Order: sequence, then structure tokens, then C-alpha cells
Amino acid sequence: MMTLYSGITCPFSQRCRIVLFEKGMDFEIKDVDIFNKPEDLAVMNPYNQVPVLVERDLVLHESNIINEYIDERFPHPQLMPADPVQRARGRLFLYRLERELFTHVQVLENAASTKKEQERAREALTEGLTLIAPVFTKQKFVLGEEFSMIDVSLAPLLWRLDHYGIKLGKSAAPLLKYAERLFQRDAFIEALTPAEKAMRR
Ligand SMILES: N[C@@H](CCC(=O)N[C@@H](CS)C(=O)NCC(=O)O)C(=O)O
Repeated sequence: MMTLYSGITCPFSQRCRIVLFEKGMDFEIKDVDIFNKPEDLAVMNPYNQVPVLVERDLVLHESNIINEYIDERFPHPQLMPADPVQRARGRLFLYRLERELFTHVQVLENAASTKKEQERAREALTEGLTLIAPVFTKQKFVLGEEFSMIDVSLAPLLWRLDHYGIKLGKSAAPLLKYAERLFQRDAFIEALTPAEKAMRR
């Protein structure tokens, strides 16, 4: 059985919880308090961060790498596109999400960030999200009409917009509609921790 070490408010851990629930197989989630980390976390992950996935002698860290492994190990429903060209495009999207959006999420999640750094991160996220919003006037999900791993990776940020103090303008309405579609999925709802539920009323 797979065990996921997961932070109860960690957006990266939330990605892995969503995938585990989408797959509907047996797994165990161990909640980690990131302000009081268990000693063995640093043994499992050299960066001493959650999420970490353990399955027998396999120990993985990095949310997107964990998720691709779960997707290949339990192929139904498949979350990375089956076609190699689309799959490559999907990986590029995942890379760009990290580089252009989630680097700023890291700043907002880091208790040591200054107010100025946080403000800059909010501005960059507002700009980045507003830029991708028009995509959702034409299609239901990031890659087209099918829900995929890229939607999984983006969802935890969209869930936290109010929590992070990010207010998007009218032109981002298609993105917010898309977000509601993600939030209604059974696996998304099941994967929420009580602390995450409290982020949105
Ligand atoms: N790139 C990593 C980021 C993981 C991450 O930033 N985890 C945070 C919690 S959201 C953490 O464990 N922070 C504790 C620390 O860095 O000391 C991933 O995608 O899994």
C-alpha cells in the first residue's frame, strides 16, 4: 500500500491527495505538521519537505513526480495524456506552472517571506492567472475537454486565492468558472483536509 506524508495546508501535498482519490485505490495519508517535522522526513526527502510517497522500498518526493508515478502505477483513470505528443505538452505545462506560478506560491507559503516579497508574489500570481484566463472561454480544462494532471497541479492555487489575498479582475471570470468545475469533483472534495476546507467558506 502507498503511504503519503502530507501537509494539512500544503498545496503540493494537496495535489498528491487529489490524484490518490481520483484513482480510488487503497492508500494511507499521514498528516505532517511542517512546523514540527518528524525526524525521518529528512531521511526520506533531502529537502526535508512534504509531500513524500512511500511504497515498499520506493521513496519519492516532489509532487509532480509522485503524481506521475501514481498515474503510471494505477492507469485508470489516466491523468497524463496517452498520446506522446500531448504527454510532452502536458509535461511542458507542468514545468511552466512551477516556474511561472508556483515559485510565487512558495513565497506565500514560506513564513520567513517579507511583506514586500509576499506583495510581489501576489502581483505576479494575479498577472499570471489573468493571462491564462481566456483559455477557459474555449475549453473546459487546461489541455482541452478532458480533466488531466495539469488541472490537478493548478487546483490547489485556485482554491487558495482568497486565503492568499488575491483578487482577480473581471477578465479572469472564465478562470474562476473553471475553478468551480474543479472544486465540484468528488476526488477534489474528498482530498480536502479540514484546514483546507476552512480556507473557503
Ligand atoms: N517542489 C516541492 C515543494 C514542496 C514544499 O514546498 N513543501 C512545503 C510545504 S507546502 C514544505 O514541506 N515546507 C517545509 C520546509 O520547507 O521546511 C513539491 O512540489 O513537492
